[in-house]
Amino acid sequence: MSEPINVVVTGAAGQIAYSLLYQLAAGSVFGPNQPINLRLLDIPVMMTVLDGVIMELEDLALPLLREITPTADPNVAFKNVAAAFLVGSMPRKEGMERKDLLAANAEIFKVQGKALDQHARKDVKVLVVGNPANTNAWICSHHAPSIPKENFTAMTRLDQNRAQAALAARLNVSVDKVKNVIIWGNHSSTQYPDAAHATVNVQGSTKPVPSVVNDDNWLNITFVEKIQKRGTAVISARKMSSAMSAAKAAGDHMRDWWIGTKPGEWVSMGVLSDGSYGIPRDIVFSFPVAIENGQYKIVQGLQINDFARSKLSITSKELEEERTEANNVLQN
Ligand code: NAX
Repeated sequence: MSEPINVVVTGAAGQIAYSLLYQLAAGSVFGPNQPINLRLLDIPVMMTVLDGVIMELEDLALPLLREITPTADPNVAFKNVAAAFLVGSMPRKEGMERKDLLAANAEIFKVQGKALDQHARKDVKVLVVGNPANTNAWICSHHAPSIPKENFTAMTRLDQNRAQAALAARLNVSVDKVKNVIIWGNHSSTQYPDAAHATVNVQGSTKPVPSVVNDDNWLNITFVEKIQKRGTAVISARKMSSAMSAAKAAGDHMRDWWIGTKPGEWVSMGVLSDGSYGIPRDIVFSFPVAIENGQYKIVQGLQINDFARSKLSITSKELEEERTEANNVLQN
């Protein structure tokens, strides 16, 4: 059994954290031999709610879960953390614009970036879930200059999981038979869910998804729009944003980053653009990545046709605009 690692979850009294904390305590993210100390950060008014969450965590009676520290102080929460789930933020409500969200959240991620800079391990793996996730990750990393920029990532794994599930349903196979679907760009309605490089295993043989679906109109329009609008569809039905599936995706993202991806397989993560595929640098853009020894690499050499190129430029433009807005908010 290894020494415990410190793991922080922000927004710990919220609905995504409620599902995420169980996965962390049960060992589904960092593995069955990795004990954890949980640091739970929320705002002062939520501390009594957090007390209830802690009682439930204790009552899980799970041996990997060691210390639990509730706090409203980022300087306590981020002390020596090896992994950070930045979930806490103001969630999007029905009818709310992303711009309003960005202004409300820029300040939170600036404060947390500074606290990470001062207190976290320099190899901390940071996953930003709170929206606008890509730009929040960018803000956070800019306020944590002592931590490598590649340690800051944004979650598009929920979009990937949605896309994988939608393709599996269309092809009438179980989800594990579909691999390598890609989410490019922003975790927003401009994201480009791309099945062009995805494969499906049908009766033991691996085939390209486009040739099996054999319907470009469905793949380029129906499928893309369904995934782009899935978050909104969940909000209209549930009157709250996705939580169970978001928590599962956050666990998937961190587990793959921690443990690695299988040879020949990739997953999508929002990472700082290095200019791959002609995407502008210095935005947090979702790319396909392969992971080994805790380090991800952007998968290179995928063919990008004109249709895909036009989608990539829409979503990268939005991220450049968000970066400009974030700069404006932070300078005022
Ligand atoms: P909740 O409102 O249930 O919980 C948010 C929690 O964050 C609350 O307990 C709140 O008090 C806390 N909080 C607010 N400011 C804080 C601060 N400065 N420090 C620490 N905690 C703070 O929202 P929930 O449904 O859990 O969603 C959390 C975030 O995830 C939202 O921004 C939401 O938009 C985002 N999502 C991101 C997704 C993604 O794929 N990247 C998908 C799901 C979700 O929409």
